[in-house]
Amino acid sequence: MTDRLFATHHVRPCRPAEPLWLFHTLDEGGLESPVKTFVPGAWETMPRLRSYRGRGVYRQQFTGGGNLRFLFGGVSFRAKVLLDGQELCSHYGAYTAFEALAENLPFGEHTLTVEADNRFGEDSALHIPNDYYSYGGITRPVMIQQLGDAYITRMQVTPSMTPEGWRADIRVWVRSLSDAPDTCYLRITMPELCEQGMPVHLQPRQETMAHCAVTCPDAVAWQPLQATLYTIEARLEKDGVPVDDLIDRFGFREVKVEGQSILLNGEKLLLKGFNRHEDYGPFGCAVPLSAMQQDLSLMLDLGCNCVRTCHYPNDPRFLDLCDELGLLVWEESHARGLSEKRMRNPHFLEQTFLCTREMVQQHYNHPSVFIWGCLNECADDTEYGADCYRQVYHLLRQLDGSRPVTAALLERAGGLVFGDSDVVSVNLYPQWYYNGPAEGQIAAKVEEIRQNGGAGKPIILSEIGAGAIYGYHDPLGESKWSEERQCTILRRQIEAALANKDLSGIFLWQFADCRVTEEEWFDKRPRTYNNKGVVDEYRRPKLSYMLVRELFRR
Ligand code: ADA
Repeated sequence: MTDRLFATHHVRPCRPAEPLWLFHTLDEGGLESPVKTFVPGAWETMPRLRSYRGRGVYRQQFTGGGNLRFLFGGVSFRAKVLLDGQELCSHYGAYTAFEALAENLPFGEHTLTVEADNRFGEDSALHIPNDYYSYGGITRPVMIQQLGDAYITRMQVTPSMTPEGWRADIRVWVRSLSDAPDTCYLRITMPELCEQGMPVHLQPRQETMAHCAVTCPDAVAWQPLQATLYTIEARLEKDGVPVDDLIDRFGFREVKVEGQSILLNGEKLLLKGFNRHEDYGPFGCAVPLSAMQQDLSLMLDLGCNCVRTCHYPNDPRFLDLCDELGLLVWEESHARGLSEKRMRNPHFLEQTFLCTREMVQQHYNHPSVFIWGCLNECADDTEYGADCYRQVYHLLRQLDGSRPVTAALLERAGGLVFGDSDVVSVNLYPQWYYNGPAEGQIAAKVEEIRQNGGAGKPIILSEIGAGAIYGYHDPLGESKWSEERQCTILRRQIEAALANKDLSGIFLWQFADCRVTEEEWFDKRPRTYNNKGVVDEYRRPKLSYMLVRELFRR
C-alpha cells in the first residue's frame, strides 16, 4: 500500500512494507495468541478487539541494510519503533507521519517491531475520551526507503501571482547522514514549466535549506472544482550522478483575505461543505482509498465545494484526491473540546505544537488546503485558553504565511480571540441544542463577533447540524433522532445560513455518522455514535441527503 497517489521517488529506492504483520496485544481484554494482521488497519476491526484499549505489538522481518528510513503515515496514537530489539524512535499522535532511521545496518535479515498504544492517560493531552473514536494500530501506510549519505527531507512550493504571471517559491531541505562536509548539486524540474539547479553545501549531520524562485507565465491556475496540478521533482546529484530525489505535486493558486471576503485567485468564496471524520464503519479510521474516493464522490454529488478535516490532519491520500477534484480543504491540527483544565495539561502545548508543525510541513504543497485550523471548541473564553490560541495561530503563521488561520469556536458568550485569527469561525446548532429561529441566532452571533474584535473579518459557520438515526422514522417529523426531524431542522439552518450575507459559508455537521468513545460518551450518544451524518457509517443515505443536495445545488 503506497502512501500517496503518485510516485514520490524515481531515484530513491522505496517500497511499501509487507502488508501482513504478526500481531499480539499486551494488555487486559486483548488476544490470547498472536495473529497475522493487515496493515494499514485499526485493530478494532478484529471482532475480539472491537473496544480494546491498550498496547498492540506488530512485527515483521525484512531483508536489507545500509541507511534505511521507515516512514510511518500514522500510528494510533503512541508509537514506539524498534529494529532488532533496539528502539529507533517514538511518536505521539495518530494523525501525522514520522520517520524512523536506521544507519549503517549490516545487510541481512532484520526484525521491525512497532508498539502502538491507544490508552488514555495524563501523558496524552489531545487524545482523550471524545465525540469520535481514538482507534489503535498502524492505521496509515508504512514505506521502507533506502538512503545514501544525504537525503531530501521535504520541499515547499509557495505559489503567488505577480505582474509577470505565476511565481513559485521553492524551498528544499537536504539532510546529511555523513560525518564529513560535502557539496551536492540540487536539480529542480517542473516538467513543461522550468528547470533550475544549484550547489548545496552540506554540513556533517545537519539539515541545509536551498531556495529558488521561478516565474511561470504559462502556468494554468488550480481552481475549485477545476484542478490543474503540476509535478515538481527535486533531485540530488553527486558528480553528475543522481543520488536521491523527492517528487511532489502542487497547484498555482493564491488565497487572500480581503475585508469580509476569502478570495481564491481573486474570486470570493462561498463555502458549502461538510465536516468529515476519518471513520468508516467496518474500517474505523484506516479508511481504504476506494472508500475515501466514494466519500468524495458523494460530497460532489451533494453540491459541496469544500470539506473540513475535523478535528485532525488527514491521510495525505485523501488530500491528494481533493487536489485532483478541486475540493477545498479546511485542515486542522488535532484538538477537540479541551477545557482550560485540559489545556493546562503539561503536555498540551508541546503536543499541539508538534501536531501543528507536522501537519503544515507534511501537507504544505496540497493546493486544496486553503485554510489552517486548530483547537476546535477549546477554552477561548479564559485568559489562559486565549493565550494558547494566540500561540498556535502564531506558530501556524510562522510555518506558512500563505494561508489564513482560523479555529472553530464553541457557541457561547465571552469568546476572547475573535480578533486574533484571519477568519472567524463558529459552531452553532440552532434548534438542535438551542430553541429559537436559526436566522436570529446566526445574526446575534455575527453581531457578538463584531462587537468583540471580529469586526471586518470573514465569518464561517464551521458546524451546523442535527441528528438522525438511520431508519428511524416519524411521519409527523416531531421526534428528535427521526430522519424527518433532522430534515426539518437542517432545512431551516441551511436556508438561514445561506441567506446571511455576512457569512463566507458553512460546513455541515456532519458528513457520516462516526463512532464515539465509550469512556465518558456512551450515555450522551445513542448507539455510541455521533448520529448527525447525512449518511450513516456505512454511507447509507438518510432523508437529509436529498434535502442537502437540493439546497446546496440551488
Ligand atoms: C461540536 C464539536 C463536534 C461534535 C458536535 C456535536 O460542536 O465540534 O466534534 O461534537 O459539536 O455533535 O455536538
